[in-house]
Amino acid sequence: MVIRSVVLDCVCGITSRLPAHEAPEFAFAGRSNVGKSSLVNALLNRKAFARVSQEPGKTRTINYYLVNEAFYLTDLPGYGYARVSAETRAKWGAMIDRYFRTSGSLKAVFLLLDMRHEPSAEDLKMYARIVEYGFRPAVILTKADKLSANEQAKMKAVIRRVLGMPQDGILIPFSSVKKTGREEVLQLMESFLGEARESGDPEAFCGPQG
Ligand SMILES: Nc1nc2c(ncn2[C@@H]2O[C@H](COP(=O)(O)OP(=O)(O)OP(=O)(O)O)[C@@H](O)[C@H]2O)c(=O)[nH]1
Ligand SMILES: [Mg+2]
Repeated sequence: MVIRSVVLDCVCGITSRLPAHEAPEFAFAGRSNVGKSSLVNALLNRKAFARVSQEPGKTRTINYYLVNEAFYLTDLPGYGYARVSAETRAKWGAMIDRYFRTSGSLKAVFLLLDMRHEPSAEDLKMYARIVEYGFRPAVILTKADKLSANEQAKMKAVIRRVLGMPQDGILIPFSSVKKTGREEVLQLMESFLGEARESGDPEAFCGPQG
């Protein structure tokens, strides 16, 4: 897939109305600091389009990136960040739930997990939520550059088992640094787009909830 254009089209906070448009969307969920914004940049071949930080809790809104005027990537706030108040975390959780529940054009949810670690209780909860809302989570294992090929093979098997993923469940090692897995993720999105309806109104509304 050739990335011809990218626009940050809409930024939605906890009190925002989520945009109503028909262009297909792909969401990226995962704990804070796992590398969601870095992955969005790597996919789009942009250095710092989505804001990245070593400090967890950087992305606090649902950011809609309109790509090729045809589809959206949505960068979600991360969960599991202790320095954000429990109240705020609950509101982000509710916002993400509302998004999964109401977005008619969400084609796939990618769950990002740090390849170096076993999934946490919160990761398992997010995986279950994605399934509950009717999506088949495609799991992206981030920071693959930090592991050897042997360690990667081992962690792939561990993570598949801990999540209880079916054997044909999609698991893609990814590195934003080395761009490993980029083509695979883009191809997967392309296959979903092939199934998408032709129509698509890229006009998005993102005003206050009313
Ligand atoms: N080595 C390596 N570091 C990465 C990779 N992806 C992300 N990082 C680093 O991990 C940190 C967090 O990355 P972000 O992309 O901001 O993470 P996020 O999931 O968007 O975090 P929140 O917005 O807080 O939810 C940054 O220091 C990145 O440089 C990767 O593939 N390899
Ligand atoms: Mg982020």
